Amino acid sequence: MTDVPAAGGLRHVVLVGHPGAGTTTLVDALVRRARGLAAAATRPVARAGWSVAGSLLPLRPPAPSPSPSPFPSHRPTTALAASRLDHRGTQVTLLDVPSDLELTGALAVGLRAADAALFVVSGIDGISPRLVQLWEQCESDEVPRALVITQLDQPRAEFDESVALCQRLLGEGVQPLQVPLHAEDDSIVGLIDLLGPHLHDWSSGEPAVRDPDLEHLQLVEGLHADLVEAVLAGSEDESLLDAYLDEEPLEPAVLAREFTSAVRRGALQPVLAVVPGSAVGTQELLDLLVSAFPAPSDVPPAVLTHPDGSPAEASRVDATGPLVVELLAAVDEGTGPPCVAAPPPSVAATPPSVATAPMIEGRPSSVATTAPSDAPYLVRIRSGILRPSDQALVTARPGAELVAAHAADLQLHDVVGRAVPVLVAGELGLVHGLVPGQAWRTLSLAEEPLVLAFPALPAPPHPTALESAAGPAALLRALMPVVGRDPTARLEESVAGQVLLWSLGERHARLLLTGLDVDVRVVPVSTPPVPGPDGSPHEPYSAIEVHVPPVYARTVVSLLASRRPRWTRTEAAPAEDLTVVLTELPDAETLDLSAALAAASYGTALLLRSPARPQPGTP
Ligand SMILES: Nc1nc2c(ncn2[C@@H]2O[C@H](COP(=O)(O)OP(=O)(O)OP(=O)(O)O)[C@@H](O)[C@H]2O)c(=O)[nH]1
Ligand SMILES: [Mg+2]
Repeated sequence: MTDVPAAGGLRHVVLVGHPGAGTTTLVDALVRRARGLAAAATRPVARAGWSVAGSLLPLRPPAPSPSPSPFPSHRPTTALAASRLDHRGTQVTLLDVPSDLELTGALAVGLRAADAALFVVSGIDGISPRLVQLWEQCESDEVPRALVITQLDQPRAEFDESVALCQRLLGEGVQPLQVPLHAEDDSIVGLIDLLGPHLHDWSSGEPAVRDPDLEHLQLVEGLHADLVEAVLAGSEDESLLDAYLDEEPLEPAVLAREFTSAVRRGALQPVLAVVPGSAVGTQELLDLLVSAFPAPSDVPPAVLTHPDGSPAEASRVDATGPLVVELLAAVDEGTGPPCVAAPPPSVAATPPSVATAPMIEGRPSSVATTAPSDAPYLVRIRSGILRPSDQALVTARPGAELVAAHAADLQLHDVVGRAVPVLVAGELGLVHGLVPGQAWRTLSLAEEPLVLAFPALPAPPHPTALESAAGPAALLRALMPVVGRDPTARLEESVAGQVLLWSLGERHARLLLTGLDVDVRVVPVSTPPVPGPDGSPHEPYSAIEVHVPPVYARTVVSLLASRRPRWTRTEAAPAEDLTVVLTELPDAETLDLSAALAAASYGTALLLRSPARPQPGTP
């Protein structure tokens, strides 16, 4: 049998934040803490050596900073990365995703892989509209959440103000779980846990937990009461809140149980403080992840159908159930052991800025691309046990024939690349030996084929026209595996005969093209006239749909008005709190539209496009 823990001993957590909030630094600090390594932000640890969805760049530790600050300079995350740690007998997988708006493919994979989300908020920069939008998405998907305020060692950072901002923008479920305590030099040397309340004194470098002094109790009395009321407000046992308000004593174990239940229901989102440079708060955050966040077996079962589209019994996280494996993404890079403080690979610096750089220049020479047939898949075992000996694996989608999924003998690895004998329900892992470029996303046994239900992904809106001296066929061959790995990219041969790479934006396209083994040039997208119904040439138009929070709708309408629209109108999206702006624009006016919309709406706009009728139309 296997030494992997049952699904109850696992946690899969995705970390999200706005660019530079400190997400990657926080992951490193948590891994250090769990491994008993000294807190120091100068060299990161424990990144799995693979990446998914739109990036061929190996994960690189940041270069040591020349400045006296213990924090290295910012290297934006460009690919999903997994770190694994053990805490109190529980295996925790932390999924760090890019905050770049154009790399939402990796974000989507991270969200599918995780059972809970940690929102990382910088104590100085606050919250971006995009993060609010992501929060709302997690809320409607009922994903349990917590928040961590970072950068608290910076002079302008204020924990209380950050919490108040989060409460204002993200809702009343946001409640501080801690209050940081400052030393005379203003550094954070402890935390008051508001649930106890208990004092966590970090002045020795390790958390010493004790009862708070009277002075501390007075300081947090009101906050403690607010937290307890928020915990008990949604409790199934209504008598608990009444008893508390009548000042009857509340058992700490009951309060802890109700707290966990409120977090798992998504009714309460605790806010914690972490100072990665000194490790303050890391132990407390790890405790929260294992005690209050759900195990894979605690979340609602995945919706399943038979290949003919008829409903099947929902997929419970059960090793004895039918085999259901979700193919989350094909990954590149080898699956060697996690690169613990590995020396940085010698790759080129961060890609040059979008505005000035031609997209292909600066291609790192030492990037190793994996041959597509070797590319492992990042998988999530929804039910059953995946064994290397499973020979009759198929992928299926409703209404289509089953497709054999084996390319070679299966090799199974855990999420950080260590070989494992089997992968069990609830686990994330890497699988070698499956058919490459697999677009259908459920793997099951031929004798019992099943299909997972997925939300549809919007089509990528940004076209990049490409040419290669090797010719269009070689170019398409080189691009196909890259695009096959990334659900947010698409390839097309246009009516003008151009190879078009559709992506989420220019930076995304540049990442997709990095490391190709054919030469490739970006050329202007050609939008030749198309024949109309009467046979005469017409300028090609696209039907555009922009989904945006109402507050940005007017800005979006005026941006579209400057692009020769045939017409424009707005309507409310009934199910969500969004405005839909509809228009038809000449194709030539849409080439940089995704970037312009992202800038005008702080990244909150979702752009959908499809070819419009050749004749001018009316709404
Ligand atoms: N002073 C201070 N600097 C920090 C802290 N956390 C992160 N930093 C620095 O802030 C910058 C951004 O940190 P990252 O961890 O890379 O931020 P990120 O959120 O992963 O950024 P993206 O990958 O672009 O989303 C780096 O220079 C870090 O060294 C902190 O708590 N205090
Ligand atoms: Mg990062």
